[in-house]
Amino acid sequence: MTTIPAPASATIGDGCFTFTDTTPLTADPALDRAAGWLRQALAPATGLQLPEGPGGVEIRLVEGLDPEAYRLSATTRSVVIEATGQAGAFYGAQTLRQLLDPAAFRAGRTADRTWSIPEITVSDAPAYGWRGCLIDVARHFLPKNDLLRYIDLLAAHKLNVLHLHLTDDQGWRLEIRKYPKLTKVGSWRRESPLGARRHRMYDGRPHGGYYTQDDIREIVSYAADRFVTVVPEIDLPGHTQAAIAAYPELGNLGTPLDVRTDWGVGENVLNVADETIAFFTDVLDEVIELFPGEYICVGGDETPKTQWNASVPAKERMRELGLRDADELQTWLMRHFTDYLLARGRKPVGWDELLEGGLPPGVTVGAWRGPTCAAMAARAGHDVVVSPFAETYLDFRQAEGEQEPVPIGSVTSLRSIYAFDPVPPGLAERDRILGAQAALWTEHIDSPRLLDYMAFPRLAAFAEAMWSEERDFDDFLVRLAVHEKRLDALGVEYRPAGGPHPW
Ligand code: TNX
Repeated sequence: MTTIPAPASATIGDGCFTFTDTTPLTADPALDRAAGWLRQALAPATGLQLPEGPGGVEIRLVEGLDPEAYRLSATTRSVVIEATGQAGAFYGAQTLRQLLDPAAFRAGRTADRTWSIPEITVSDAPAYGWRGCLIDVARHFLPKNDLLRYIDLLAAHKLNVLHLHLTDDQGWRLEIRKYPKLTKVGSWRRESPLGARRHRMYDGRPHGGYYTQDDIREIVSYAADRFVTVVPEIDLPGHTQAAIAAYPELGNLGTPLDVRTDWGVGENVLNVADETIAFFTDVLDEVIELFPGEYICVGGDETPKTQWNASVPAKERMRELGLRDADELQTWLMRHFTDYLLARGRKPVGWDELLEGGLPPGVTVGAWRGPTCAAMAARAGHDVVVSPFAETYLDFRQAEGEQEPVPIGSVTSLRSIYAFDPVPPGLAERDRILGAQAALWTEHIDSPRLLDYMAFPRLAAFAEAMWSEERDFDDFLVRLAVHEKRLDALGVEYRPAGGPHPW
């Protein structure tokens, strides 16, 4: 079989199950969401209506499977998907779609054809519970419809977390009712004084955009319908120049700043005043209201301490609290936000730099700097989601070559991301590793087209690394040849196996 990710086990027979215009579909009421999705996913390309009724495709409730596990069996006469939870049934339905001809992935009908799937028995469950992808919509805004399309793409690969990096130096992309200037001012940046051209350190063009709260509600519910949880990120206390541009009283300098127009780690960080803490507590109140998922990320990465070390109020804070250094000041500041989230029943996520000033309790760590940080966090008793830059950053190029996009970081090849293992070598506390995320940082990804090119096919390889216990790269490549036809049908502009696009 040619599905991606590969199932835990599958046996194929010689016959096939052929769909007709009258093939019925029935689902246990407890698993109705998979049935609804399957009907609307298949109808446009295949014309199949799958009317309600027994004797065709059945989505059956069984006891004792994990929530995301399923079994699928197709004979010449029937197709049965068994699951204990809605998510498992949904993944069974996703597998069923991949068993059809790739033309089933089109958005509309092309030719008349017979739709069939092979006789098959599949038993399947994921290796990791957190199978995520970060999309940085702050450096370059991703319009809502493009983001919805990505949610479908994540779900088609059985990925279940979308980490939305909503704020950064170069843009604030989330409407906050109480502080309208965050988007009015903070979501737009001017042409860089350095010039409007693509460059390693800047992208001079004016740029902007943001999601309204209604957009967010739509995105969150669209994702939930596809068993994708949206984890919002409000990056604090660094990566905040766009917020400071909107409300200069949040910064340390007392002078107005522009939304940033170049890349790299910025010096401008939040001040540690009570008013600033109150401001972001209000922001988190609206974030909590908009995002029903358990996890909310409050950042904590790449916070230069220069401004705090030079600031009288920051030094006074450290003295008054008996803190040794500015790293501990950052932990003190972040603890307000992480404790606030915990008190409201949410799980705060923070990047692994927080280890430097002592991790606030109850924080799930986003380990991006590598397995050593992941292991330290796990040994300190924290849950960890890993996304090591050298292995899972999809803004890094997939090969050397002049036609590849701006060469930042190192090469992350299809082969290397396929071999990725989230658990740091020798770690006893394996259970602390919830899973992993691939990351699409977008300093140099300025269009949905380029996002496709950077994401695929590596995201398909990453998805298999997250889902499938047993992996075989050569076998993956054989299946990828078919999967590319699915991506073609969906209109995904992946990087072709033969080399880069000429544009
Ligand atoms: C590091 S990973 C960052 C991002 C950049 C990325 C570029 C992390 C927490 N911070 O701000 O976009 O590298 O690869």
